[in-house]
Parts: sequence; C-alpha cells; structure tokens
Amino acid sequence: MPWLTNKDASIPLTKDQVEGILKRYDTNEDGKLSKKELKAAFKKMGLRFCGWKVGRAFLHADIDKDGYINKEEMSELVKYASKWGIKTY
Ligand SMILES: [Ca+2]
Ligand SMILES: [Ca+2]
Repeated sequence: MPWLTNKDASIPLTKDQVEGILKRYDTNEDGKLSKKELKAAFKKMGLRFCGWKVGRAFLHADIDKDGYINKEEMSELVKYASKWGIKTY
C-alpha cells in the first residue's frame, strides 16, 4: 500500500482513491466517518497533528454539523485535506 509510506505525498492520489482510503476507516460501517474514524485514517496517511486536523476538517466539511462526515460531505473533506499534503488531482 504505497500511500502508507508516502509521507511527503509526492505521489498524487485521485480524489476517488483518497475517498476509498477514508471509507476503509468507516470501521462501524454506518456510511459516515466519525472524528475517531477520521483520526485513525489521517494517522495512517502519515499526517501529523491528527487531532487538530480532524477538528479543522470537521469545522470545514461537516456541513450539517451532525458530527459525522457523510457521503456528500466526503468530497469537501477530501478537497480540504489536500492542503495537508494529501495530494489529489
Ligand atoms: Ca462510521
Ligand atoms: Ca455531517
């Protein structure tokens, strides 16, 4: 799994790939990402300050403020996370 060692994010991922990775961390399979699930995903992607970034990501991407990232909000999340070196094209 190349992205696990891709700490400098020099290999761009497609949005679909990033969404695919994130979906894998929906551990309770409710179709939404909780803060806990997102934090685990960010950690695995090699991001630093995961807790802080999860907070920022939720502020930005959790549009209906229910505390979960649903399918529709996922693309906002991916767009926002690209600032932290999760490169998408
Ligand atoms: Ca979930
Ligand atoms: Ca939401």
